[in-house]
Amino acid sequence: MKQMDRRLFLKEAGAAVLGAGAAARAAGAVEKRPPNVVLFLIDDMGWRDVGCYGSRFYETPNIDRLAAQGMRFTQAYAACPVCSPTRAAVLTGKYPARLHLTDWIPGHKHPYAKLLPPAFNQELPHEAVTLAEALKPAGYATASVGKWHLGGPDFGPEAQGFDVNAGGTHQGQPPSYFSPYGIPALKDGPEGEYLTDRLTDEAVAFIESNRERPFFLYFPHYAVHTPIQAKKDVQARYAGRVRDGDPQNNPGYAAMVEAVDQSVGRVMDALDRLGLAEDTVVIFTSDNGGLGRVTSNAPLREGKGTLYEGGVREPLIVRWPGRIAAGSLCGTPVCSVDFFPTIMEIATGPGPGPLTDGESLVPLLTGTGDIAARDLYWHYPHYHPLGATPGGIVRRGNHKLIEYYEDNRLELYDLAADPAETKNLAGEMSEKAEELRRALHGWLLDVDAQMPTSNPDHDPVRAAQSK
Ligand SMILES: [Ca+2]
Repeated sequence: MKQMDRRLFLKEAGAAVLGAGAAARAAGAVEKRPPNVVLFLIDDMGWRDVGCYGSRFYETPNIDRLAAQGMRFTQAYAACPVCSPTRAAVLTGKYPARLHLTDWIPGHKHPYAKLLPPAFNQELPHEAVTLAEALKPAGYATASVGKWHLGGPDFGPEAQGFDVNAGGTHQGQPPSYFSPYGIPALKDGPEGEYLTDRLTDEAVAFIESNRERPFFLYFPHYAVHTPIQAKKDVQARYAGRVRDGDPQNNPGYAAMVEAVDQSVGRVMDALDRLGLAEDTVVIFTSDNGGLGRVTSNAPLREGKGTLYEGGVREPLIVRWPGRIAAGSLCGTPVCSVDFFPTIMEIATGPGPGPLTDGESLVPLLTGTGDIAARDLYWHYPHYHPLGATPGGIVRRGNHKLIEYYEDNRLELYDLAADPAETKNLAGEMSEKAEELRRALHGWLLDVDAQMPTSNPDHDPVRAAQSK
């Protein structure tokens, strides 16, 4: 379909959904301002950390309501099993491997490991085009509220197109969730003020002051990353509800999840109060899997800092009233790199934007089509204390191949039959494994991925001690 035809098609499809009364409004949408976009990026929230994703311990009525009003993705992925690279992918639409930003900043040191990880970018390069910069020509006001973790003062949100930066620094976690926070980019509040609430105040203030123009609110909460610091009364309530046999049983973490849920509720309320809900796309997702020692991603295997599904599978909910069918589900695998082209299409219509590694999800969201079959890739040439050794992943259809670079060993899983990755099929399906290995190697060359090298100081005993 040609671009203009497609634009008309989408407009008519939208009008059909909205009905006759709203059709006139949709027809006038070309002159109207483009939709606002609110992107919640929760830190370290696992795939099952939300009620509507199956948690029986955490209570998330507002996030569940967002899902009931929008679309919930069951196979959404973070581009990396740790923080900074996924953030870079969300903001640029490019794979971390292509950006040469493949580990959390600054990264771990493993001086005696078998491989030497490559030196990777310690900030998002200025020349990277972020969503904030790309939305500027369309008249968007832009804010980053919360954790940045993509470089220090000269590489902060203000250097990447954001008009407002509330709380974004080089820091990967807050020194304290209670004021005084110790976050240079956030003025302390009254003693004891809670960070998740305060950031929500900042977000709502930004929405209020930009109600007359299109806005992009990038809302990367510091929560639910460690330190586990919660409001004592909420934590006490969850302490009384821990059930035998439920691997999700940390009351402090539960209270932190609840604070995030209330943040989502307060933003939804503000959009309603200001009459903006119909004109605002709300996206809710996370940057990597849940941290194994404070939550559980079961039935998925492992968690943050590993190459298994628990490390990269994320909640993803998108609400767009009148365009996304309420309560819809989508099982298509999607990735952090897709947000950039999706948000650009929402803001400026279909058409060639900056080149990305992602696909616009608008056809999936609006039910007007599918996206082309494609592989998804990951490249993590690093060691992580939570389990990962240098490796790469390709997902093609329901098959997922992991190659570990230390010894080139392969693991192949059929995620449809075995979502918990219990049965390695690399031996019995060796042709499939080789096909996917070739695809992974081709992609690594294509994106000019930085590879680890052999370590002349490798010492297995000392490597094991320094884990
Ligand atoms: Ca994270």
